[in-house]
Amino acid sequence: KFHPNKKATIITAPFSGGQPKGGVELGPEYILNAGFEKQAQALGWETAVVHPLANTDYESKKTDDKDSYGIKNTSIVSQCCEKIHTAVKSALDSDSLPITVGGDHSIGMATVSAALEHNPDACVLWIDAHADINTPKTTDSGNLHGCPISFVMGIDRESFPPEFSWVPENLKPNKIAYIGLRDVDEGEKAILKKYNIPAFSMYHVDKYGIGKVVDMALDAVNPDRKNPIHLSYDVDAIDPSFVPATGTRVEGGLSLREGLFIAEDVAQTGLLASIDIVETNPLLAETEEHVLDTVSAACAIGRCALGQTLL
Ligand code: B3U
Ligand code: MN
Ligand code: MN
Repeated sequence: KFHPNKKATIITAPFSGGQPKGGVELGPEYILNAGFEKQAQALGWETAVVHPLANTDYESKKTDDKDSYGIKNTSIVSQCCEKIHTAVKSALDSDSLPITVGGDHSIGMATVSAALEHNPDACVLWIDAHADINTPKTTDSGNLHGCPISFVMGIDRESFPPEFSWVPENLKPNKIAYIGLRDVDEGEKAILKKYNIPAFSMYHVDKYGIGKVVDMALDAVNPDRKNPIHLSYDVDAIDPSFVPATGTRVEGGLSLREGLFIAEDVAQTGLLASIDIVETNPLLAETEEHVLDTVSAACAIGRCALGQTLL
């Protein structure tokens, strides 16, 4: 069992440079203001909150221009990710469970690589409507929140800008499984196929049910159920009817219960070692209720991962 001492470090990543929309940088503030730290404490966790991006000014440097590599905001995404990477590693080194709260999903390159540096046997569950495995070569949008996995896997390495040379290429294709996919680019589909990456789309959730899908995903990446799990949770995996305030809404997603079940079931394994909760964008809400629904869902994902049960 990982983290038997029930220590957790909430790492804020108020950053939006991995995608063009403003507001996702407010995610951590809203989630903390909703009482997430107290909720974790009520579940018996000793908590700390750290702000690795404090006193930085990356947001103001954001642009919508692609560089010569075909991607946007390379320098600020890289600098920001390096700081998050260091924070996640230092939490893990002090036996505290890092809960990185975003912010956009570009920080996945920081958190996943840190989890694997800490324990090379770690596996990743990537819960998302999107595969986030574009490379600078395959991306259409140039948005780096659609690319973090390719950097950590070293796919199309020759297309990487030098800014990302610090990123450890320590994720193997048989160590990540996806759940919730429903908006995957053609280039990404080719990568998933080429590397034989376990991917469970909404089709599989409908066909087998979420319980079986989580079992199948863990069978693929953690067959003996002995290795640590990094849970990277993009709230857009859950259907926009429950989680409307996010940057790239895609219809036909997980129900709120299916979404929470994933976190509950990972908690039940006792193997959860680190978690990301990303892409909450309060400014994209059309109503106050949208904000509340989305922020509540993000907090609930965190609580479920920390062991909250219904009974
Ligand atoms: N695959 C597209 C869209 C996308 C990825 N992640 C999100 N949207 N949230 C891209 O831009 O790479
Ligand atoms: Mn994502
Ligand atoms: Mn997504």
